[in-house]
Amino acid sequence: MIQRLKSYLEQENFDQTVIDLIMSDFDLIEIADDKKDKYISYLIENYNNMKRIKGGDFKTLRKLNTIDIDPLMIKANDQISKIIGYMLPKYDFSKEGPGILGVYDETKIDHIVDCLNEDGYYIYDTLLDDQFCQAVLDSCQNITFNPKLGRKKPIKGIHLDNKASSTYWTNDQYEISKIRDVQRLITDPTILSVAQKYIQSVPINIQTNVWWSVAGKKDPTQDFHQDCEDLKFLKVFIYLSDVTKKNGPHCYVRGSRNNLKTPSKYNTSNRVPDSFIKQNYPAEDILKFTGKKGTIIFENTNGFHKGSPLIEGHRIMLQLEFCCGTRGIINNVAVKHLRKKKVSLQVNPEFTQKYPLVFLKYT
Ligand SMILES: O=C(O)CCC(=O)C(=O)O
Ligand SMILES: [Fe+2]
Repeated sequence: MIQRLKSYLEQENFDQTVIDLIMSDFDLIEIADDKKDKYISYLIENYNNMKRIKGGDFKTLRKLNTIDIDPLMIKANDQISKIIGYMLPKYDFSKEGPGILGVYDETKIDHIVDCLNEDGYYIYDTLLDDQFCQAVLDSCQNITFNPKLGRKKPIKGIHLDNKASSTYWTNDQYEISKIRDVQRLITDPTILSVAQKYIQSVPINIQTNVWWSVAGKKDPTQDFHQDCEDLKFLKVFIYLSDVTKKNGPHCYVRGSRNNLKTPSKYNTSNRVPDSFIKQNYPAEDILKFTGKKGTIIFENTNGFHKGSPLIEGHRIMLQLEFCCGTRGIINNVAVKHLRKKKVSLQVNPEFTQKYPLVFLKYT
């Protein structure tokens, strides 16, 4: 059994040091003996499938995810993320000075990652200050936002009295990601090290967006669903306005990634009705995150989550997402990029040149 894994890794031309690391992970992983063979099959099959992924091939990704509702599959995908981490040098944040989230604190970071692994989310203990939120909001006035639903016109800036669509975001995420304060946040040592430790490989920023919502027609993200952007990924939500029960609190089902219950004929990313979630998860695990402006939520949105439809008022939210870069790695983009060490996102080179892989998407 174990020989099958070893032969596969050798045939794939992994470096011997990486093979040794993978084999020692296998020795340590807690899986019943009679399940180990299946786990190896998932590892090999998913790694092979992953090589086929190009660009935005979500169909293959969906196949790789958790459709089987099988915890072994999740373990295998997590391990693939870790294997990618063995192939790319990780960033060392330990000598970084204080970032926008405060002083880098290894113990705190370990605690956040433990919570993410166990519960699937963590609410950071301090708020981002008003100055940060205001700077991002000010920059948004020059950005064109697109309605998430329907054929309504794009609109420049945030207009909370506009009721044409209940939710807007921007199609051009580069515009958000190049805001200086947003880059400062993306490269904050606490945020990046949480992402790197959780994903177990260099965190690649694949999404940076601002959403603003008002009451109106329900957006598909306002029904429970799982995201499947990569084999392993992490979202960070930052409220840029106060969020109460009435203006669209983000919801999460605690522990759902490790204890997935799904309707029959389910595909990852299908929408799941509230009634199903209520029947299948204890009420105390169905969480609504109200919070002040500046609230930071770390979350694995491969667990069940949604935005609540707004009853009144508005909600503005900044979203960051980091992933293990499966698609980039397989096309060797990351590796080539690392050699070139050049980034075209030159607006604030003190951030982008320090962490070129984080900004890989924009290069
Ligand atoms: O609006 C929300 O709170 C949910 C957003 C969401 O589904 C996502 O970012 O993946
Ligand atoms: Fe989502």
